[in-house]
Amino acid sequence: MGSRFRPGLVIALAAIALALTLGLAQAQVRPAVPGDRPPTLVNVLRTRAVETRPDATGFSLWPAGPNLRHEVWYRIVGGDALFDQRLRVFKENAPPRPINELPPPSQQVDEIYSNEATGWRYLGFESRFFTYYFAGDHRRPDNGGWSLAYGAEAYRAVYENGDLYDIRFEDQTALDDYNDLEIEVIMIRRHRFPGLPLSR
Ligand SMILES: [Ca+2]
Ligand SMILES: [Ca+2]
Repeated sequence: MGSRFRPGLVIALAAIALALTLGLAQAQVRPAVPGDRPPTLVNVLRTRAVETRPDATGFSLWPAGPNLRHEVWYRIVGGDALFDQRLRVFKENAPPRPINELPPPSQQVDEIYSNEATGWRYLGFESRFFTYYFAGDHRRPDNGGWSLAYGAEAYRAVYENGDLYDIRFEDQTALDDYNDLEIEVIMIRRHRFPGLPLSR
């Protein structure tokens, strides 16, 4: 009699599995605690190479080379904008999409409704390939809804153990200043250098 099918139990177990899955997805982002910072970037190889993407709705980055071990950190550093700003972050175990395409909402891992400076946030350590997307949206008071950026610009500094990106989003079709929402992203590659002082 103990093998009788019980649909209620199956539904309950499915709900628990779903909750665990969602919980793991949410756990990918860890807001920084005071004093929490990324590992140090060492030995700069190339500084401030600019990449301007006037048609981009977001900016994506990914680990390159045969060794895929990496970790990603990011924070909002500010912005000078007339409209409300919003940052969305996506993390997808897939190759990069076109510059005007974002992953589906199921791949979104963070959302911040401001361009005020934040502490560092951590996207976890990975040994597999992931593409990370940062979308800087804006909301005009005359239409109420959120709109995608009209462009993105990034200054990239390459270090021996990773990259530092200064990414700026544009909320005007005239592409006037690329400074409406500004973030910093650090991708540490290969390995850490323990014992060195923290970065900025
Ligand atoms: Ca602007
Ligand atoms: Ca501006």
